[in-house]
Amino acid sequence: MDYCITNLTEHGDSRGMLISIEEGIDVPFDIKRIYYIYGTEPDVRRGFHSHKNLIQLLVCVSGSCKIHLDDGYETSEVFLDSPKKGLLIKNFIWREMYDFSKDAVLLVLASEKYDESDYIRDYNDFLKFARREK
Ligand code: T46
Repeated sequence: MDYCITNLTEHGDSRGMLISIEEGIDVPFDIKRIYYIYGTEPDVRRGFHSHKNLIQLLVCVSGSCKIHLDDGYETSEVFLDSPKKGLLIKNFIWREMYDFSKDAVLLVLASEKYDESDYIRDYNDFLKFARREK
């Protein structure tokens, strides 16, 4: 499946930790947009879509959450529980985010600006797109 988990380099000293993410080095795309998700209750599931072009790096910079991934053939669950762990999700991957801890902040670096027409929000449409792409 077109996703991967990357270990981000931590720069730590007696003052605490720092992680930097640079385009072309830590993410394989130009960063056009940054957003973050927080205040999601533990029993809430969100996402339920795929993207036609968008590539994103997800980092749970505080707390934890789980990501359900589906490429139309197989599914996978990823637990994001560290600011050092980055999840790179390519296009045509269905995603659902759930099990957010109370303190979860999910940071997302995106390869494109916000564009509602890039979303595939119907699961059956997603299956058609995903299987055509393979
Ligand atoms: C994704 C997952 C991981 C904007 O106005 N600009 C933005 O850049 C974004 C991302 C959203 N919005 C608006 C659109 C909705 O009215 O914010 C509202 C919530 O967005 P959405 O329901 O799409 O949020 P999620 O958590 O279901 O999905 C988001 C991203 O949209 C999506 O690309 O991959 O996080």
